[in-house]
Amino acid sequence: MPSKSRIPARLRGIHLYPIFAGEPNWIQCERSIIPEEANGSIPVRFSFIVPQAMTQENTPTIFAAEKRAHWRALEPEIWSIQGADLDAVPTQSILTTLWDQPRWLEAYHLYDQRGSELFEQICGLPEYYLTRTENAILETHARDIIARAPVRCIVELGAGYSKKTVHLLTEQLRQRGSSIFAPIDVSAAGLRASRAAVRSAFPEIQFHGLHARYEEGFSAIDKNLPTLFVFLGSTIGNFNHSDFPRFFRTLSAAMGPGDFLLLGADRVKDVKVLEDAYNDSRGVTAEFILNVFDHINRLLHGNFARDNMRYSSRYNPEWQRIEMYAVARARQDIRFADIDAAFQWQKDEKILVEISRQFDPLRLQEQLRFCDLGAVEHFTDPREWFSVLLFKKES
Ligand code: AVI
Repeated sequence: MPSKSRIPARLRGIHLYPIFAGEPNWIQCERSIIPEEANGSIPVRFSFIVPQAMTQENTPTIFAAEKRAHWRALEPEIWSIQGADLDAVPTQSILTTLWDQPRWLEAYHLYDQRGSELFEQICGLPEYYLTRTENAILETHARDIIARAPVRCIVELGAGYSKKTVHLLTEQLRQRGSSIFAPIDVSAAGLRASRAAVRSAFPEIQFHGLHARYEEGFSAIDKNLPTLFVFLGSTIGNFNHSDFPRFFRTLSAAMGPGDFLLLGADRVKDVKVLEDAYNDSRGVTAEFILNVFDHINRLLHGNFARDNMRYSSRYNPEWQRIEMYAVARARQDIRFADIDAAFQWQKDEKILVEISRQFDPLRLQEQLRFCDLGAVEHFTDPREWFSVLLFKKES
């Protein structure tokens, strides 16, 4: 919604949301008349339709002025880029990396509906210490984090409206009285869940979900809006060595002077702890990793046979990362029905589906200095298994 003062007086108190079913230039408005206004009668809610031109101001103030025109309301409080096709890129990504030597996949393909559910299960596994540990750090230090980052807006990369984000939002409201919360995610379902949770737990918070890839989302945020960007869960560990510096350079360039970044990062530790975290006794991680082939089969009409593959993971000490593979049990001729593309997946050949890197927090702080991100504070747990790092954009 636009800021109150920018709404024409006769539209205040009215909810505006575009209708796209065949009528892209019209906005549906809703208005509830409270009893006093209605002379003591019962509240009345009615809706009416106005031309879009009446609401040039209907994109929220979180967007940079030059980006506003590109965003449209997908549904109430959820925004997407006009004409963006979030499905086009996955196909190209899958095909190019599967033909690489050795074959590999980008980790974001793991998150179809089933993959997201499996990841939720992983977060609760006894071996998967990451979520619990990061949550405990945030619970303990949220007050300090928010005090050090005097912002009006929290942008979260990933829609995970988790217990972890709650600690930050609670403190933000306690210390500032109001806030904007803008999660960025390619999953509309994830954003809806986030919206529902924020609405019920924090009605005072202005919610704007951005249905977009991370870089499209954070690059659209107004640099004049004091913002804390939050990237938790050690998702940076899933970036390879070329994506990693590119990501931080782009993020830093999108941040305004005085903006902050809160980063969750897993740490280098005992190999057994790491290997157990990524090869749990219930086999949920194996299912999560191999499920990507069901997703690819659906996207590209492929014929990967799940009973012809097994999961294998290992810690690579040189690269300080866990590597998660699918291994062919027997040779398989892989075909994609819609495109003229096929390859032989040889017996015992591995496809690298995901990496999870572990970090040295001091090295990470030093590295990000070269992206104009200055270290503000480092929070960790008593075992020093996980780090939450606060950075400030330096101009
Ligand atoms: C989302 N990401 C940070 C998780 C991780 O730990 O790398 C995904 C995951 N893969 C296997 N288990 C969890």
